[in-house]
Amino acid sequence: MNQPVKQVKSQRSLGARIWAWWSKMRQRSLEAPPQKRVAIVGSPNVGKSLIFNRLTGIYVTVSNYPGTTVEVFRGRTYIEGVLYEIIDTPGMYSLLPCSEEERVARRLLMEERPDVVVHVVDAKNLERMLPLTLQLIEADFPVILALNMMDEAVKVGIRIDTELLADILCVPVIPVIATTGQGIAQLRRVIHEVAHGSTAYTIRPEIGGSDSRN
Ligand SMILES: Nc1nc2c(ncn2[C@@H]2O[C@H](COP(=O)(O)OP(=O)(O)O)[C@@H](O)[C@H]2O)c(=O)[nH]1
Ligand SMILES: [Mg+2]
Repeated sequence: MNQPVKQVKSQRSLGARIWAWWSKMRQRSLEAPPQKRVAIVGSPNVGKSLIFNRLTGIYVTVSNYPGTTVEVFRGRTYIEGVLYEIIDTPGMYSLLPCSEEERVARRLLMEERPDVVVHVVDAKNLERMLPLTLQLIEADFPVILALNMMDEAVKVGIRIDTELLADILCVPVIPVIATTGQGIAQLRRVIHEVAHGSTAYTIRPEIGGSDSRN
């Protein structure tokens, strides 16, 4: 004889149940300590905040860095099931600070020792910005160089051999266009690899490579 099928009917609609599940997940994400920490650093106006916004999504907080009036944004995201805290640091030109913003950015790096440091540069002004990349590498931070504003660089005829640059610096170099989101997926993948010590620094660029026509 067939057993009667037990039907447990929820009083709540599917939408309400999905919303409850999502709220619970979100709350858990906020309460859980992040497993890895990523700092986004670089000069002012290179697109750090835009890249930060594209990388984060779950929750963003802003607070004054202790003892200062400088605001620091922190957000969270999951990459391959690992919870990352992403920090949007104040603009800095050098690890030798001149302004309060630079002092905060330096303190943050030195005190929090992030698992990954994404140095965002304006691809049009690469040579002006590379000294900070070198300082970060010499200070032993696990650096990723994000060549942002590749759209503008390409427009003014700048071509960058990112694979050669990565070979010279021995860090991953990722071309990005933060305004369109191009290169962000690759940046996320490489952040995850660097955070787990498993990246090969020469990575095939998805934008502006030698076979790219745009
Ligand atoms: N064309 C272009 N503009 C960008 C790109 N990334 C950022 N910007 C613009 O650069 C300006 C500074 O960006 P922001 O994220 O505030 O830079 P931050 O000071 O480094 O945080 C903004 O007007 C952005 O829209 C990019 O990839 N291409
Ligand atoms: Mg900013």
